[in-house]
Amino acid sequence: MKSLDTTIAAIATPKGIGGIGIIRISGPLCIAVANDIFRKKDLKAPSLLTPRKLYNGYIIDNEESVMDEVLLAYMKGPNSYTAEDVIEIQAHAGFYTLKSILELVFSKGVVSAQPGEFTKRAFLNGRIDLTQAEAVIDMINAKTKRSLKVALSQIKGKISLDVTNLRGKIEKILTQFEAVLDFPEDVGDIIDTEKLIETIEKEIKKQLQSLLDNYENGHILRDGVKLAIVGVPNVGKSSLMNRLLNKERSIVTHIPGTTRDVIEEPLNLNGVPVVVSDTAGIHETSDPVEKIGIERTEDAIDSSDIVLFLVDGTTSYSKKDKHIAERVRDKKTVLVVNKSDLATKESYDVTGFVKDLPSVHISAKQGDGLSLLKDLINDLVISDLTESDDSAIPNIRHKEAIEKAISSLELVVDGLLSELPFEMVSMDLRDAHGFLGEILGITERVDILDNIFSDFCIGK
Ligand SMILES: Nc1nc2c(ncn2[C@@H]2O[C@H](COP(=O)(O)OP(=O)(O)OP(=O)(O)O)[C@@H](O)[C@H]2O)c(=O)[nH]1
Ligand SMILES: [Mg+2]
Repeated sequence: MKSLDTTIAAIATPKGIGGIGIIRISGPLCIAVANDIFRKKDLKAPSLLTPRKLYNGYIIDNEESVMDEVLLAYMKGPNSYTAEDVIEIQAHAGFYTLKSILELVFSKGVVSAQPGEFTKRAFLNGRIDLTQAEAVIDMINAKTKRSLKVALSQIKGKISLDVTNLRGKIEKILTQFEAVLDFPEDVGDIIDTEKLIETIEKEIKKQLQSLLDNYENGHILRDGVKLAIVGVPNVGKSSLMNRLLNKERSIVTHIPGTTRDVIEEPLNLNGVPVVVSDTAGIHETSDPVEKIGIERTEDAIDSSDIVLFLVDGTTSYSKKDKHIAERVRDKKTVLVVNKSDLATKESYDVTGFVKDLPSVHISAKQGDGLSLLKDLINDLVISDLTESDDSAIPNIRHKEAIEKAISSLELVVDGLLSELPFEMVSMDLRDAHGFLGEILGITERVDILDNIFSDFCIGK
C-alpha cells in the first residue's frame, strides 16, 4: 500500500450502465485536480470550493474540451470518509465516460486506489477502528435487514467499546504488575492475588466468554444459516428446494439419482439469511459420478447448521433411511415426511424410528405444510438468536483473537495460583492485551490489515 501522502482515485459505483457513476478522489491533490479538470457552469475554474456544496459543471480534458457534465462535491479533511480531502464526481455512468475521466485524473499525478483503500485510509487516519472498517464490508454484503442491523451496530463501534473497556481493565492490572517490579518489597500492599484472580475471572474472562456466545448466534446473521436437504434418492429433495426458493432451481424427475451435485442457493427466511443445499440422494452406488456427489452430500451435512431429513411418506422406513438418520444424529435435524398429497402409509411410524426429532408432513409438490416447516426451522435456529440490537457480535477474526486472549488469561490465573514471578505472569497478561488490541487494529501485524482490506471492492 502506498503512503498516505499520495492521492488516490477510483470509480466507486459498480461497472455497467446506469444513471450516474461516481469517481472518488482522496488525498492532498484533490483541490488542484478539481481546478485542472473541472469548470463551473460559467466555465471558470472553481479556485476555491466550499466543502459539502454540490457544484454543477463540466469535466474538461487537457485540450479544454468538455468530456461530461457532472456534479462535483468537495469534502474537506478531516470531515470526510477518509479523513483526507475528498472529491466526488457524479458523472454519467457509461463505463467509457467514467474510465476517461479517471484516466484524466490519473494524468494529474493521482494513483489508482487499491481495493478497500478509502476505508483503509479512514482507519489509518484514526477516524474508525478496524472493527468499524470490517463492518463496512458487512454492510455492503448484508443480505437481510437483521444482518444489516448487526453491521450497523458494529459500525457504530459497539464491539470496539466492549473490547476497549476490557483492555482498559487489563491495563490497570499491568500497571500493578509494573509497580511490583519496581517495588518488590511492597508486593503485599500492591497486589491482592485473590482479588486479582476474581477480577480476571469475573470481570474480564466472563465478558469475553459472552462475546464468544454472541458470535455463535451472530455469525448466523452475518454468514447465513446453512441448511442441507438430505435423504435417499427420489424422496423429493429437489422439489422441496425449489418450493423453498419459489423457483425451478434444481432438476426434478421421477428417476432416482437425478441430483448428482450439491446445489446451493441463498434464501431469506423471516429476515435471517439461509443458504439451502439440495444434495445428491445417499445410497450405495458404483457409479463414479454419483460417488463423488454423495461425498459432497457428506460434506454438506458436516458443514450444515440444520439438516432437513427428508423421507417419502408413501413408503415405509428403509434401512437406507436408518443409515441417514444415524449419520445426522448429532445435527439439528427436522424430519420431513414428504408426498402428503398421496396416500401415506398408515403404519408410517415416525416416532418409533427417530424419536426426538421434530417432524412435519409436507407435500413439496403442492406446498402443503411448508409454512409449518418454515416455523420449525425458525424455532430451531432463529429463536436462539440474540434479539437485542445493541449487543456486540464478533466476526470470526474477532472470535479467534478473543479465544487467544482467554487462553492467555487462563495462563495468568495459573501463574498467579502457582506463584510464578510477576515478570512471567505479566508476559501472559501482555499477550491477552495484545490479542484484544488486534481486534481494534492496534497491532504491528501488516498481514491482518492486508487480509481485511483485500476483501473490499475497489472504490470503497
Ligand atoms: N406426489 C408427489 N410427488 C412428489 C412430491 N415431491 C416430489 N415428488 C416427485 O418425486 C419424484 C422425485 O422428486 P425429486 O425432487 O427429483 O427427488 P429428489 O429427492 O431430489 O431425487 P434425487 O435427486 O434423485 O435424489 C419426482 O417425480 C417428483 O415429482 C410430493 O410432495 N408429492
Ligand atoms: Mg434431486
